[in-house]
Amino acid sequence: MKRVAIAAISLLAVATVAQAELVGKPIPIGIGVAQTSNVALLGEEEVNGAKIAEKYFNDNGGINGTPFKLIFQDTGGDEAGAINSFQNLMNRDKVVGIVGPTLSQQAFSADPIANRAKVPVIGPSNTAKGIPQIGEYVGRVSAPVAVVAPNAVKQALKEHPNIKKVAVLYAQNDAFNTSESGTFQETVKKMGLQIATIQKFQTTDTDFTTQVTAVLGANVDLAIVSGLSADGGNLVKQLRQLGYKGPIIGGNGLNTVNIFPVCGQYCDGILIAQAYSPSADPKNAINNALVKAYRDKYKKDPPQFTAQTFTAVQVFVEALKKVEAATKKKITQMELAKVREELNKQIRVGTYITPLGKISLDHEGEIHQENFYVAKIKMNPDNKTGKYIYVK
Ligand code: 1QQ
Repeated sequence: MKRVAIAAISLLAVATVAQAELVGKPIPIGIGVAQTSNVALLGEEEVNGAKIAEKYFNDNGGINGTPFKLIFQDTGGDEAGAINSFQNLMNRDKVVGIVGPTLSQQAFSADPIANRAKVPVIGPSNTAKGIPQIGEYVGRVSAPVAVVAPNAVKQALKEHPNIKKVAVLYAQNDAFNTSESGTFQETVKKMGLQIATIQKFQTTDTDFTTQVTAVLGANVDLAIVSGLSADGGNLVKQLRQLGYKGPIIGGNGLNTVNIFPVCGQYCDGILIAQAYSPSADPKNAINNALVKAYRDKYKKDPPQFTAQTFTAVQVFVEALKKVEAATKKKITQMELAKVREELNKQIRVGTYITPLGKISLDHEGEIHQENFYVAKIKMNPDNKTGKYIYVK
């Protein structure tokens, strides 16, 4: 009798504790991206997008009147850092969901842990093949390389119809770069071009003499580089310094103004496919809000990683509102585990009008997006600053 009573009381206590997890404070959403290491060259633009989204959506009523708060946990650049960040966000900060990590390489280690804990994850910049298939709780707003990367090859051919021989270079220790290079190689072959040489490197490399020598020896008309920002930028620089004169396509890992100090004047002309254009649709109110906020703060247009991270936060905000509508309860009155479960369902329902245009996430968590672009880097005469000019 007594035992039953104690059990009942402790059950009650558990329920109360569980409910108290979200009571009386802003709804916590985790942001686990790279704020340190070389990968912060990419992650910095994600932090900026998240912060703009936090202010914008809270100024516009938060989650049906309840504010939300972003909790930032640096992942650094490797798998262990991403796992640590995710664990802190899930277990200590008790977030309802996580935007992150920066790299696919990190996602393949950290996302399965969130998936097992039934915490929804939205990848802001994980573009490798296989990310949504990690599990039921993993989605992304970053279109896969298979969809994005071919656009750059098409643009290069449009600008240089005589391209025949191609050099493909990629960082073989990184999951995204391996995946992206696979897409580039398939695209090149499908377009009837010849892959004259395939050169591999490591994201930690700084000297690319061997690879550049092979590219020059193969006498190619196009070089395609899949690396992260520091190694990729250095590789481009050394290609030019050692005399390669043809067009260069950079992959998504070079898709940041933070490569400008790395390759300097030699960044000029790199073509990079884009899943975002700041000026795609002048009637897109939410994009206009992002562009305005970003311009006010940074005096330039927002880059792709900023727009994608803004979008990831937006998906969480709109899906949380849908959870309240579907359950007829306030998020703050629900158990955390229940919120996470319902949130994951609602993320995959309906469409979102975002800075990337109209998007949806299918049952697997894969993004469906309508428009893609290509930009070309134009360096300023100071050879340190420059910009992305949209050519398609
Ligand atoms: C990935 C990527 C990175 C280059 C984004 C920062 O696309 O790892 O999937």
